[in-house]
Amino acid sequence: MKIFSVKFKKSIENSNQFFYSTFPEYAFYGRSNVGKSSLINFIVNSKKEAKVSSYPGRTKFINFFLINHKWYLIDLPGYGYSFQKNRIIEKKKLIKDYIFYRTNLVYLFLLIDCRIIIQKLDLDFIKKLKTYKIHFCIVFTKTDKINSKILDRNINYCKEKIEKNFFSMPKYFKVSVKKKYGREKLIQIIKNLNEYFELKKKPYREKLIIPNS
Ligand SMILES: Nc1nc2c(ncn2[C@@H]2O[C@H](COP(=O)(O)OP(=O)(O)O)[C@@H](O)[C@H]2O)c(=O)[nH]1
Ligand SMILES: [Mg+2]
Repeated sequence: MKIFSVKFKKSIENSNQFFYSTFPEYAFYGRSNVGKSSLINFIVNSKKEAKVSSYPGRTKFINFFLINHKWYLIDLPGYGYSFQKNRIIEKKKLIKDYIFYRTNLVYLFLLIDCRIIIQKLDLDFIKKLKTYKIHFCIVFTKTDKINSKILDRNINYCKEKIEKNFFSMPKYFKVSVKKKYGREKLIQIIKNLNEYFELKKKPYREKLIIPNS
């Protein structure tokens, strides 16, 4: 699949700003600094679309990028680093409203830094994804930073932790933006899902009611 058009559509700061759309959305989530914005840049082949920062917590809003006039890539703020104290609850709600209740979201790429062994925060989040039946895969980022032996060891550890805690290991991928590795497989997932929804003409997800809290 060739990406011929990338348009920054909107940055959303609170849940009232979500807009109606009939296009599927693919979101990138994980700890701050894990490489979400870099990976989006890599996928769209652009240096500047999703602002990349060398320090954590920069993406404070949910950014929507319209690709090929037909689907969206979503850059989410990371977890693990706090926003300004008085805004934490607000931001958490925004992310929760998006991931768990936005019906356009068809697939989530959960990014884990391959050097950092999977943490409780990641596991708690995976558990929630399962509860809400969100389709997702794990993307191990920055694989250029360690050798393949340590990489395999870390991935195995992650697999064991997930299996011990709940279910089977989801589909996973290894990427390195620096080495330009792993892009095609991610694009393929998106391509397959786009085709599936085009053929089936089905709604992306069942509508869930957003509770007040
Ligand atoms: N070596 C290496 N550095 C990376 C890679 N991906 C991201 N980074 C760096 O990690 C830092 C955080 O990246 P960013 O995309 O802003 O992370 P975000 O907070 O998750 O959006 C930046 O300094 C990136 O240059 C990678 O594949 N390899
Ligand atoms: Mg970012």
